[in-house]
Amino acid sequence: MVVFSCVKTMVVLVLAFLISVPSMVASAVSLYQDVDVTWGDGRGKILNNGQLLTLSLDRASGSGFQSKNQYLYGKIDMQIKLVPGNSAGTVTAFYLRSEGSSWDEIDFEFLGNLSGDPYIVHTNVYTQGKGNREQQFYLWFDPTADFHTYSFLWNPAHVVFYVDGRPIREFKNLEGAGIEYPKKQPMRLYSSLWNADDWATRGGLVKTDWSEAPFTASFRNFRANGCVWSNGVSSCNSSTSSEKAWLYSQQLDSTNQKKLKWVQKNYMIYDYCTDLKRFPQGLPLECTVRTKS
Ligand SMILES: *[C@@H]1O[C@H](CO)[C@@H](O)[C@H](O)[C@H]1NC(C)=O
Ligand SMILES: CC(=O)N[C@H]1CO[C@H](CO)[C@@H](O)[C@@H]1O
Repeated sequence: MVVFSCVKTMVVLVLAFLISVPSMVASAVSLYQDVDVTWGDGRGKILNNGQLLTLSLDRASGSGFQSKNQYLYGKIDMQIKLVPGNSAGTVTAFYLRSEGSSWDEIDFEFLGNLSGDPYIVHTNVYTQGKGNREQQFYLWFDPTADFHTYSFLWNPAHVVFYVDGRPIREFKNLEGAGIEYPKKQPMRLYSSLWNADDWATRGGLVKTDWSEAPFTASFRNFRANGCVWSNGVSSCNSSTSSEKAWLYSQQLDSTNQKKLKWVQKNYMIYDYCTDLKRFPQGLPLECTVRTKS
């Protein structure tokens, strides 16, 4: 009797596993479910049954896609393989943005380069339509050779930019010190590939070589663990807190603080917070609060 019920339990467990796994995998990878290609007249394509998305750029146009959902907070990951070879003049953007004229925005922009020369990862944070918070980095790998994961963590306490799970930048909520923080406006994820050869590569010195077109960037494994915003209501109101650990993280733990410092020390090439020439009247407030802490 005991043996029989054990076997029965096992059969039930195995069946439950077999039934749940395929549907979990399918929902994690179908880009059809999560994003829409919104511009580029056929230059943006969802391929392989929803597992891959490519954006391309030629002399006539770039292309782009956006998430179906809007989020008010989220942990969003995407694997991206950037334009290979001579990508000078091209920009692949991957960002969260709200609507209207005093929008909030959290940006990754990947600035292309000549073959063998390093991409720049350009980051920015806008609050109420105002940015001017650029930090730029080189990467510690070739971002065109393979897919790498680029992520945003956005919660009430901080915004963190990650590359392959390694934090590269943190923007803290310092509302207490009078600094605006993005927390009232839901944002959508956008991505695009476009020509910016007036500024992208060596400040605009190197132009796009159109004989190399079309340029193509690839995307896969979009994962949005977010509070979906719909008709003024956040989905986080209805789910349990244990599923949303990212929503409650207050700060980077010491391991991640070390990782962040390593990137900033070895790979950061521009930080608005140290650009005294640009801000002769004094650095932005968040920069001075940050150095005091
Ligand atoms: C391109 O390569 C040059 C030379 O190594 C470098 O100065 C520059 O920062 C690189 N990246 C971009 C986007 O200009
Ligand atoms: C936990 C949580 O997100 N609660 C929110 C539920 O919705 C109301 C009204 O939209 C918010 O005020 C709560 O903060």
